[in-house]
Amino acid sequence: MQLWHQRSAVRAAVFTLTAVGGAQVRPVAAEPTSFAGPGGAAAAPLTLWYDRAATDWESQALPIGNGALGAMVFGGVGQERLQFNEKTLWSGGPGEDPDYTGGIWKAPRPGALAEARRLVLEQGPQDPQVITDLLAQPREGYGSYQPFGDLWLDGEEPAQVTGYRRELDLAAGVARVRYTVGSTTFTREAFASYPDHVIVLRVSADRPRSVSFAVRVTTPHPDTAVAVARGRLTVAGHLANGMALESQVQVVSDGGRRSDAGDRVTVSGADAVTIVLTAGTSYAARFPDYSGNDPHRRVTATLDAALGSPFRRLLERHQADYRRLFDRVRLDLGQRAPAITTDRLLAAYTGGASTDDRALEALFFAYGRYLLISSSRAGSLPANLQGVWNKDTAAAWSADYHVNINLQMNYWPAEVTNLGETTGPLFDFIDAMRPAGREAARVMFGSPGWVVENETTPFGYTGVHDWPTAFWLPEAAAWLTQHLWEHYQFTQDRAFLRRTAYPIMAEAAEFWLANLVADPRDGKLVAVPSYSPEHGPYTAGAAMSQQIVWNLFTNVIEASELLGTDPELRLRVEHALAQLDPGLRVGSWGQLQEWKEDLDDPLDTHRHVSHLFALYPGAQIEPTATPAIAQAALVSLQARENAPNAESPGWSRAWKINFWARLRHGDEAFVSFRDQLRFSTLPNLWDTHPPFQIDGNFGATAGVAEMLVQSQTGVIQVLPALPSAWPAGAVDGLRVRGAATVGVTWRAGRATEIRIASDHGGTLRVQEPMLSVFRLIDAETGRAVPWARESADTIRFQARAGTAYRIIR
Ligand code: FUC
Repeated sequence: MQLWHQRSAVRAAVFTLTAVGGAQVRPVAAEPTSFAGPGGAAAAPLTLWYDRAATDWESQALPIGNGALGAMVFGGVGQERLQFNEKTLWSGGPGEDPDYTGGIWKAPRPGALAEARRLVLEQGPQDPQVITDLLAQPREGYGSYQPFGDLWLDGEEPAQVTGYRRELDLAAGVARVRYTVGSTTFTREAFASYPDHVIVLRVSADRPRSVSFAVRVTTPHPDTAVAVARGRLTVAGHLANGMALESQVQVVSDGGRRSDAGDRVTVSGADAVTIVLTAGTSYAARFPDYSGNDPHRRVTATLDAALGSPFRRLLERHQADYRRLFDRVRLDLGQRAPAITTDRLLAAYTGGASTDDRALEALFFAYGRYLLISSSRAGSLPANLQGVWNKDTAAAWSADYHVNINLQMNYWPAEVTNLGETTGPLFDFIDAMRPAGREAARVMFGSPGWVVENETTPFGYTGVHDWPTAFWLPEAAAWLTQHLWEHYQFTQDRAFLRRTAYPIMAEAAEFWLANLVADPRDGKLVAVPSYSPEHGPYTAGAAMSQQIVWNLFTNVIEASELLGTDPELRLRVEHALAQLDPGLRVGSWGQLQEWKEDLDDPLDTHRHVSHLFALYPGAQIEPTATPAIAQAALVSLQARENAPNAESPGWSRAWKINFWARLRHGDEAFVSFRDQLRFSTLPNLWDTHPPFQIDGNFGATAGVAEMLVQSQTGVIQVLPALPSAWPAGAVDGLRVRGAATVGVTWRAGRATEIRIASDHGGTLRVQEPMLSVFRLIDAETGRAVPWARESADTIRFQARAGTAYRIIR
């Protein structure tokens, strides 16, 4: 659904009132009540709600997930549908292609890389096809993330329905549906529990013996069978690649009669019904076969264990786990509970002064955190291009892991919005990729280290394919290691740095120490062939390549110093860094050059703005420390933003929010955020490329945090890019490097109070204009705390571990 083309169509669509199957549906009166029950409190602001069932998976159904399992809830009256996923269910890989090499050259190509380098170094920029002819290979056995199946509740379609409401309550981590037929009100609650590893759906009514429907499970995978016994539906079988898959669904009815009938379980006259679902595959994140045990025993044991608890207990355990993460951050932009449905809220959104617009913005911020908690939890794979949600057997871009911006963007909110635990799957994935990455480095580069190219899968796809403009980015591995280093910076967890992060970073550095070459033009070390993602010619030393390697080398040196380890490697890296072309050049029109050659076109419309990596998520460019380069980055960004028909998939808009925030241009950051909501967001608030692509959700949430708090310079910058659209507000729970939590309240665009708590104590440096006149006190005792001035708006003070401090005007 091309939002910005059909905006008027969207507006039109909202006002037809037919439900699935033709029943007359009278939506809930537009008063902002939630399911708090009769006389209920005002609707919680962090709730997506609608007054009609979803008919479209991509733009209307609502996502629930626990990292490994995901489901889309449709909310139909006569028929309910939960389309569900399990994160490891993938086609392709070694099981499907006996000659599978994960994109690594099937046969050695002696001299191919040297030839590509010679052409670039001797003849200058090369057409992508020239390099593709030398280095590419058709993509085989790549596969796609798979839908698992659909859970259906087939009931009677009532003639008349009143008070219909469907919602996703982000504060509770629960999706709900409610409607009334005659004088009976039906309620459905659905959630995905991480502690119990199940998806739970409860259907109840406010009158006894009113709940009746048939439950069935369907799947698009031909080599599967459904078995039904004692109210349990089991779907089991294999994909073409031999991967075993199994889901089990138990139907538990309170009262009434439950019976097994063919491929379904029917319930009639129950007071309530609880449906518990889990699923698994035989996938194992283990090179080279990525195949483990049949999931049957695990799935059975998981479901049996969950069934040992009543619905309320399952819900309590879920909410305790979920809220422990979600409740850490609170954002108040002066929003009030909107009295209109979320799709209308979005349709009416302009980024103006209304509290409704603030409500949508605060909701969108929180939604990014909700989606990350729901699609990335320890023990499974990271959030892919669609998080954990996918209905297609051949999904867009295979719903894979593109590593030239997309996977990285997925994790940008993790640290700063206090969801560090969600990074576990990413780090496990990176670590599991290394054996195949080593093989790619050995076969394709003849070098040590590990590497991955433009996109990958759970089957260790670290090689290439053959689309000239998107097959080459060996820097992706180095870029991924930045997340490990950032995790250390935000947690100060030395054990993590020593055991997990540093070995991966050091091995990635070994690759670059072996693959950088001296540029005959200036003797500087450069990547060759080097490609600025999906754009322009192959050159030597494109800006992004150089900036990423600079970032890696700088982090490796700091990490090895901190750990007091690897002096020999550190020396080699320090030496290379001193020779490295940093990829920071001001061009003929004052722009930051994307390539070492001054090739930039001021009318360039491309969605990737890779040469600003050093601005965000890198930190090489900083308005105070590098003003001239920051100015050039500003020129480049303005040109890309203002180019007629600039390509603007959601993720590209989200990246720009962060760029503007790092340049401390709050109003421009807000415009990118506003336009992402206006032009790249679906009625269920999913980001769209189009099609649905989740990275934009995560990038936008990170962007909002980046407007309010930054710490990449070692100084806690408070309100560095506050837009005038948010004159008053408050945020709490954001995280900064150095392992501290920060909150701030502001009025008339200026902070009135800053709240800080340091995990481990130490020197904290804080910057905000209010720091010209203020008091620093211990939040608990109210006692004044000594501090020192560093500049007109920057102070430092000694913090004690776990002590909360307030800086007040
Ligand atoms: C990169 C981007 C595309 C898309 C794809 C998944 O190739 O250039 O826009 O987001 O990833």
